[in-house]
Amino acid sequence: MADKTIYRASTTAPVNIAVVKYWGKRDAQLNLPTNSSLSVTLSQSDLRTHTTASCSASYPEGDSLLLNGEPSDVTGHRTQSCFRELRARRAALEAADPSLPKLSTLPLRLVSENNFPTAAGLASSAAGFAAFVRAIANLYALPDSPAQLSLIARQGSGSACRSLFGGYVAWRMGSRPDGSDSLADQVAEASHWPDMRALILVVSAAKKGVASTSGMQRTVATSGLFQRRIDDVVPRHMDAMEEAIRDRDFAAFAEVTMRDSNSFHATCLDTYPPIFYLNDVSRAAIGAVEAVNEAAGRTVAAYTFDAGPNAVVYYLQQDEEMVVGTFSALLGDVTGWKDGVQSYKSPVVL
Ligand code: 2P0
Repeated sequence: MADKTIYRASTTAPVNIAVVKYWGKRDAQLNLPTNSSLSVTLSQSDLRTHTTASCSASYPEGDSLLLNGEPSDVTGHRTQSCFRELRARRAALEAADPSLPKLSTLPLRLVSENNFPTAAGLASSAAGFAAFVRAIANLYALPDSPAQLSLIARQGSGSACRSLFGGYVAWRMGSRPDGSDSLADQVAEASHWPDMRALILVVSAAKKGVASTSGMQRTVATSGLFQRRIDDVVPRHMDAMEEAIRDRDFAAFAEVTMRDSNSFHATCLDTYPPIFYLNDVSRAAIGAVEAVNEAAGRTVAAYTFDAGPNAVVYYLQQDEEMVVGTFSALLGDVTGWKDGVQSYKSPVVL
Protein backbone atom coordinates (compact mmCIF):
# COMPACT_ATOMS: atom_id res chain seq x y z
CA MET A 1 0.00 0.00 0.00
CA ALA A 2 1.23 3.49 -0.86
CA ASP A 3 2.44 5.70 1.97
CA LYS A 4 -0.30 8.24 2.74
CA THR A 5 1.74 10.15 5.33
CA ILE A 6 1.31 13.93 5.27
CA TYR A 7 4.64 15.67 5.89
CA ARG A 8 4.23 19.21 7.18
CA ALA A 9 6.23 22.27 8.33
CA SER A 10 5.22 25.84 9.22
CA THR A 11 7.04 29.13 9.49
CA THR A 12 6.43 32.86 9.56
CA ALA A 13 8.37 35.62 7.85
CA PRO A 14 8.23 39.35 8.57
CA VAL A 15 8.10 42.27 6.17
CA ASN A 16 11.17 44.40 5.57
CA ILE A 17 11.23 48.08 4.71
CA ALA A 18 14.08 49.28 2.51
CA VAL A 19 16.09 52.36 3.45
CA VAL A 20 18.07 52.08 0.20
CA LYS A 21 15.54 50.96 -2.40
CA TYR A 22 15.60 48.18 -4.98
CA TRP A 23 14.11 49.48 -8.24
CA GLY A 24 15.11 47.97 -11.58
CA LYS A 25 16.00 44.56 -12.98
CA ARG A 26 18.97 43.73 -15.17
CA ASP A 27 17.58 40.22 -15.77
CA ALA A 28 13.84 39.70 -15.38
CA GLN A 29 14.03 35.92 -15.78
CA LEU A 30 16.48 35.43 -12.89
CA ASN A 31 15.18 38.50 -11.02
CA LEU A 32 18.57 40.19 -10.85
CA PRO A 33 18.56 43.85 -9.76
CA THR A 34 20.26 46.88 -11.28
CA ASN A 35 21.40 48.02 -7.81
CA SER A 36 22.10 46.76 -4.33
CA SER A 37 19.61 47.65 -1.57
CA LEU A 38 19.42 47.69 2.21
CA SER A 39 16.45 47.20 4.51
CA VAL A 40 15.33 46.86 8.09
CA THR A 41 13.39 43.71 8.94
CA LEU A 42 10.39 44.38 11.17
CA SER A 43 10.81 41.09 13.04
CA GLN A 44 8.71 41.94 16.09
CA SER A 45 5.82 43.48 14.21
CA ASP A 46 2.57 41.69 13.45
CA LEU A 47 3.12 42.38 9.75
CA ARG A 48 3.97 38.81 8.80
CA THR A 49 3.09 35.96 6.54
CA HIS A 50 2.41 32.57 8.13
CA THR A 51 2.89 29.62 5.79
CA THR A 52 2.42 25.89 6.16
CA ALA A 53 3.97 23.62 3.54
CA SER A 54 2.96 20.00 3.27
CA CYS A 55 3.41 17.15 0.84
CA SER A 56 1.87 13.73 0.53
CA ALA A 57 1.34 10.92 -1.94
CA SER A 58 -2.33 11.18 -0.98
CA TYR A 59 -2.62 14.68 -2.52
CA PRO A 60 -3.96 15.07 -6.05
CA GLU A 61 -1.38 15.66 -8.82
CA GLY A 62 0.11 19.14 -9.00
CA ASP A 63 1.24 21.76 -6.49
CA SER A 64 -1.20 24.23 -4.94
CA LEU A 65 -1.21 27.47 -2.96
CA LEU A 66 -4.01 28.87 -0.83
CA LEU A 67 -3.32 32.57 -0.13
CA ASN A 68 -5.58 34.19 2.47
CA GLY A 69 -8.13 31.44 1.85
CA GLU A 70 -8.16 31.85 -1.95
CA PRO A 71 -6.61 29.43 -4.45
CA SER A 72 -3.65 31.19 -6.06
CA ASP A 73 -1.87 30.54 -9.33
CA VAL A 74 1.41 28.63 -8.99
CA THR A 75 2.21 28.30 -12.69
CA GLY A 76 4.11 31.61 -12.98
CA HIS A 77 7.81 31.25 -13.69
CA ARG A 78 8.87 32.80 -10.37
CA THR A 79 6.89 30.37 -8.22
CA GLN A 80 7.99 27.54 -10.49
CA SER A 81 11.65 28.57 -10.07
CA CYS A 82 11.29 28.38 -6.28
CA PHE A 83 9.62 24.94 -6.43
CA ARG A 84 12.27 23.68 -8.85
CA GLU A 85 15.26 24.91 -6.84
CA LEU A 86 13.92 23.60 -3.52
CA ARG A 87 13.02 20.21 -5.03
CA ALA A 88 16.47 19.91 -6.60
CA ARG A 89 18.10 20.47 -3.20
CA ARG A 90 15.86 17.89 -1.56
CA ALA A 91 16.51 15.42 -4.39
CA ALA A 92 20.26 15.80 -3.81
CA LEU A 93 19.79 14.92 -0.13
CA GLU A 94 17.65 11.91 -1.06
CA ALA A 95 20.26 10.73 -3.57
CA ALA A 96 22.98 10.95 -0.91
CA ASP A 97 20.91 9.15 1.72
CA PRO A 98 18.47 6.54 0.32
CA SER A 99 16.91 6.06 3.78
CA LEU A 100 15.25 9.51 3.50
CA PRO A 101 11.60 9.59 2.40
CA LYS A 102 11.25 10.66 -1.26
CA LEU A 103 9.51 13.97 -0.64
CA SER A 104 10.95 15.71 -3.71
CA THR A 105 8.54 13.94 -6.06
CA LEU A 106 5.35 14.48 -4.00
CA PRO A 107 2.77 17.21 -4.71
CA LEU A 108 3.24 20.26 -2.49
CA ARG A 109 0.42 22.15 -0.78
CA LEU A 110 1.07 25.64 0.60
CA VAL A 111 -1.32 27.50 2.88
CA SER A 112 -0.37 31.11 3.47
CA GLU A 113 -1.96 33.94 5.46
CA ASN A 114 -0.95 37.61 5.62
CA ASN A 115 -2.15 39.66 8.56
CA PHE A 116 -1.91 42.90 6.57
CA PRO A 117 -3.27 44.14 3.22
CA THR A 118 -1.78 42.34 0.23
CA ALA A 119 -0.06 44.48 -2.41
CA ALA A 120 -0.72 47.77 -0.60
CA GLY A 121 2.93 48.77 -0.63
CA LEU A 122 3.54 46.93 2.62
CA ALA A 123 6.05 44.48 1.23
CA SER A 124 3.60 41.58 1.19
CA SER A 125 5.52 39.79 -1.56
CA ALA A 126 8.69 40.05 0.53
CA ALA A 127 7.19 38.31 3.56
CA GLY A 128 5.18 35.99 1.29
CA PHE A 129 8.05 34.50 -0.71
CA ALA A 130 10.39 34.43 2.29
CA ALA A 131 7.82 32.36 4.22
CA PHE A 132 7.12 30.23 1.13
CA VAL A 133 10.78 29.30 0.66
CA ARG A 134 11.53 28.75 4.33
CA ALA A 135 8.43 26.61 4.90
CA ILE A 136 9.42 24.25 2.07
CA ALA A 137 13.09 24.31 3.15
CA ASN A 138 11.94 23.26 6.64
CA LEU A 139 9.64 20.58 5.23
CA TYR A 140 12.56 19.21 3.19
CA ALA A 141 14.99 19.58 6.14
CA LEU A 142 17.44 21.43 3.88
CA PRO A 143 20.74 22.35 5.50
CA ASP A 144 21.01 25.58 3.47
CA SER A 145 21.97 28.81 5.24
CA PRO A 146 19.66 31.87 5.12
CA ALA A 147 22.04 33.39 2.52
CA GLN A 148 21.67 30.30 0.31
CA LEU A 149 17.89 30.35 0.73
CA SER A 150 17.92 34.07 -0.14
CA LEU A 151 19.12 33.09 -3.63
CA ILE A 152 15.91 31.11 -4.07
CA ALA A 153 13.57 33.65 -2.43
CA ARG A 154 15.04 36.36 -4.72
CA GLN A 155 13.69 34.47 -7.71
CA GLY A 156 10.19 34.60 -6.19
CA SER A 157 10.33 38.32 -5.42
CA GLY A 158 13.46 40.43 -5.17
CA SER A 159 12.74 42.04 -1.82
CA ALA A 160 11.91 38.62 -0.32
CA CYS A 161 15.60 37.70 -0.15
CA ARG A 162 16.04 40.35 2.56
CA SER A 163 13.24 38.94 4.79
CA LEU A 164 15.24 35.78 5.52
CA PHE A 165 17.37 37.74 7.97
CA GLY A 166 16.48 39.91 10.95
CA GLY A 167 17.97 43.32 11.66
CA TYR A 168 19.73 45.35 8.95
CA VAL A 169 20.05 43.44 5.70
CA ALA A 170 21.82 44.16 2.42
CA TRP A 171 20.91 42.56 -0.88
CA ARG A 172 24.16 42.59 -2.87
CA MET A 173 23.32 42.96 -6.55
CA GLY A 174 26.20 40.71 -7.61
CA SER A 175 27.82 40.61 -11.05
CA ARG A 176 27.60 37.02 -12.28
CA PRO A 177 25.18 36.44 -15.17
CA ASP A 178 23.73 33.33 -13.49
CA GLY A 179 22.79 35.32 -10.35
CA SER A 180 24.73 33.06 -7.99
CA ASP A 181 26.19 36.09 -6.16
CA SER A 182 22.97 38.14 -5.98
CA LEU A 183 22.01 37.37 -2.42
CA ALA A 184 21.28 38.87 0.99
CA ASP A 185 23.59 39.26 3.97
CA GLN A 186 23.08 40.68 7.42
CA VAL A 187 24.78 44.03 8.02
CA ALA A 188 23.86 44.09 11.73
CA GLU A 189 21.56 42.31 14.16
CA ALA A 190 18.52 44.23 15.40
CA SER A 191 20.13 44.13 18.88
CA HIS A 192 23.04 46.20 17.53
CA TRP A 193 20.73 49.25 17.66
CA PRO A 194 18.14 48.36 20.30
CA ASP A 195 16.48 51.81 20.36
CA MET A 196 15.46 51.79 16.70
CA ARG A 197 11.69 51.92 16.14
CA ALA A 198 9.38 52.10 13.14
CA LEU A 199 5.96 53.68 12.88
CA ILE A 200 3.80 52.42 10.04
CA LEU A 201 1.18 54.78 8.68
CA VAL A 202 -1.29 52.98 6.48
CA VAL A 203 -2.57 55.79 4.34
CA SER A 204 -4.45 53.42 2.08
CA ALA A 205 -4.90 49.65 2.09
CA ALA A 206 -5.96 49.66 -1.57
CA LYS A 207 -3.93 47.69 -4.07
CA LYS A 208 -1.21 49.85 -5.58
CA GLY A 209 -1.83 51.46 -8.96
CA VAL A 210 1.30 50.29 -10.76
CA ALA A 211 2.70 46.92 -9.69
CA SER A 212 6.41 46.98 -8.78
CA THR A 213 7.53 44.59 -11.49
CA SER A 214 5.97 46.46 -14.42
CA GLY A 215 6.73 49.84 -12.81
CA MET A 216 10.43 49.14 -12.54
CA GLN A 217 10.60 47.75 -16.08
CA ARG A 218 9.07 50.97 -17.35
CA THR A 219 11.53 53.05 -15.29
CA VAL A 220 14.54 51.14 -16.65
CA ALA A 221 13.26 51.61 -20.20
CA THR A 222 12.36 55.32 -20.04
CA SER A 223 13.93 57.28 -17.17
CA GLY A 224 17.11 59.28 -17.66
CA LEU A 225 17.41 59.95 -13.93
CA PHE A 226 17.45 56.21 -13.31
CA GLN A 227 20.94 55.81 -14.82
CA ARG A 228 22.31 58.41 -12.44
CA ARG A 229 20.57 56.71 -9.54
CA ILE A 230 22.22 53.35 -10.20
CA ASP A 231 25.65 54.70 -11.24
CA ASP A 232 26.11 57.29 -8.52
CA VAL A 233 23.29 57.76 -5.99
CA VAL A 234 22.73 54.20 -4.76
CA PRO A 235 26.43 53.23 -4.41
CA ARG A 236 26.96 56.34 -2.24
CA HIS A 237 23.81 55.62 -0.23
CA MET A 238 24.83 52.00 0.37
CA ASP A 239 28.23 53.06 1.75
CA ALA A 240 26.81 55.88 3.87
CA MET A 241 24.01 53.69 5.22
CA GLU A 242 26.33 50.86 6.26
CA GLU A 243 28.53 53.41 8.02
CA ALA A 244 25.52 55.05 9.76
CA ILE A 245 24.31 51.66 11.00
CA ARG A 246 27.76 50.63 12.16
CA ASP A 247 28.16 53.91 14.10
CA ARG A 248 24.51 54.00 15.27
CA ASP A 249 24.40 57.52 13.84
CA PHE A 250 20.67 58.28 13.61
CA ALA A 251 21.05 61.67 11.88
CA ALA A 252 23.07 60.04 9.10
CA PHE A 253 20.74 57.03 8.90
CA ALA A 254 17.76 59.39 8.64
CA GLU A 255 19.26 61.61 5.97
CA VAL A 256 20.20 58.70 3.71
CA THR A 257 16.80 57.06 4.28
CA MET A 258 14.88 60.21 3.30
CA ARG A 259 17.19 61.06 0.39
CA ASP A 260 16.95 57.55 -1.01
CA SER A 261 13.16 57.50 -0.76
CA ASN A 262 13.04 60.89 -2.49
CA SER A 263 15.44 59.71 -5.19
CA PHE A 264 13.37 56.58 -5.84
CA HIS A 265 10.10 58.56 -6.12
CA ALA A 266 11.79 61.18 -8.33
CA THR A 267 12.85 58.35 -10.62
CA CYS A 268 9.26 57.10 -10.67
CA LEU A 269 8.09 60.59 -11.65
CA ASP A 270 10.79 60.70 -14.34
CA THR A 271 9.42 57.46 -15.82
CA TYR A 272 7.38 57.98 -18.99
CA PRO A 273 4.43 57.83 -18.57
CA PRO A 274 5.10 58.83 -14.94
CA ILE A 275 4.43 56.65 -11.91
CA PHE A 276 2.92 58.33 -8.82
CA TYR A 277 2.97 56.44 -5.56
CA LEU A 278 2.74 59.32 -3.08
CA ASN A 279 -0.53 61.11 -2.39
CA ASP A 280 -1.56 64.17 -0.35
CA VAL A 281 -1.49 62.24 2.95
CA SER A 282 2.01 60.96 2.08
CA ARG A 283 3.14 64.52 1.48
CA ALA A 284 1.55 65.60 4.78
CA ALA A 285 3.57 62.85 6.51
CA ILE A 286 6.78 64.23 4.94
CA GLY A 287 5.79 67.69 6.20
CA ALA A 288 5.16 66.31 9.69
CA VAL A 289 8.60 64.67 9.81
CA GLU A 290 10.23 67.92 8.70
CA ALA A 291 8.24 69.83 11.33
CA VAL A 292 9.12 67.50 14.20
CA ASN A 293 12.82 67.57 13.24
CA GLU A 294 12.72 71.35 13.04
CA ALA A 295 10.94 71.65 16.41
CA ALA A 296 13.41 69.27 18.07
CA GLY A 297 16.41 71.12 16.60
CA ARG A 298 17.89 67.75 15.59
CA THR A 299 16.88 64.76 13.50
CA VAL A 300 14.43 62.61 15.43
CA ALA A 301 12.46 61.01 12.57
CA ALA A 302 12.95 59.75 9.01
CA TYR A 303 10.25 58.89 6.47
CA THR A 304 10.38 56.36 3.69
CA PHE A 305 7.80 55.23 1.10
CA ASP A 306 7.73 52.13 -1.08
CA ALA A 307 5.56 51.47 -4.13
CA GLY A 308 2.48 52.97 -2.48
CA PRO A 309 1.37 55.94 -0.36
CA ASN A 310 1.97 54.36 3.08
CA ALA A 311 4.71 55.92 5.19
CA VAL A 312 7.17 54.17 7.45
CA VAL A 313 8.79 56.52 9.95
CA TYR A 314 11.98 55.43 11.71
CA TYR A 315 12.87 57.01 15.05
CA LEU A 316 14.62 56.16 18.33
CA GLN A 317 12.80 55.01 21.45
CA GLN A 318 13.77 58.09 23.47
CA ASP A 319 11.95 60.32 20.97
CA GLU A 320 8.80 58.21 20.80
CA GLU A 321 6.49 60.65 22.55
CA MET A 322 7.48 63.49 20.26
CA VAL A 323 7.31 61.48 17.05
CA VAL A 324 4.17 59.45 17.74
CA GLY A 325 2.48 62.54 19.18
CA THR A 326 3.10 64.42 15.94
CA PHE A 327 1.47 61.68 13.89
CA SER A 328 -1.48 61.34 16.26
CA ALA A 329 -2.16 65.03 15.66
CA LEU A 330 -1.91 64.49 11.91
CA LEU A 331 -3.91 61.30 11.54
CA GLY A 332 -6.09 61.18 14.64
CA ASP A 333 -5.60 58.93 17.60
CA VAL A 334 -6.19 55.64 15.86
CA THR A 335 -4.57 52.44 16.95
CA GLY A 336 -5.03 49.27 14.94
CA TRP A 337 -6.97 48.68 11.76
CA LYS A 338 -10.02 50.86 11.28
CA ASP A 339 -12.99 50.28 9.02
CA GLY A 340 -11.68 50.83 5.50
CA VAL A 341 -8.24 51.30 7.05
CA GLN A 342 -7.50 55.00 7.12
CA SER A 343 -4.50 54.82 9.37
CA TYR A 344 -2.60 52.35 11.44
CA LYS A 345 -0.17 53.36 14.10
CA SER A 346 1.87 50.75 15.77
CA PRO A 347 5.30 51.56 17.10
CA VAL A 348 7.31 48.57 16.04
CA VAL A 349 10.19 47.31 18.10
CA LEU A 350 12.58 45.79 15.58
C1 2P0 B 1 12.35 47.71 -1.99
N1 2P0 B 1 10.43 47.79 -3.56
O1 2P0 B 1 13.59 47.76 -1.99
C2 2P0 B 1 11.64 48.40 -3.13
C3 2P0 B 1 11.28 49.81 -2.81
C4 2P0 B 1 9.39 48.75 -3.75
C5 2P0 B 1 10.01 50.06 -3.56
O2 2P0 B 1 11.27 45.76 -3.62
O3 2P0 B 1 9.45 42.27 -9.10
O4 2P0 B 1 7.95 43.24 -5.04
O5 2P0 B 1 8.87 40.91 -7.08
O6 2P0 B 1 11.25 41.51 -7.56
O7 2P0 B 1 10.40 42.89 -4.58
C6 2P0 B 1 9.16 45.96 -4.53
O8 2P0 B 1 9.57 45.08 -5.49
O9 2P0 B 1 9.61 43.26 -6.93
C7 2P0 B 1 10.35 46.49 -3.88
P1 2P0 B 1 9.82 41.93 -7.70
P2 2P0 B 1 9.36 43.51 -5.40
O10 2P0 B 1 11.72 47.17 -1.06
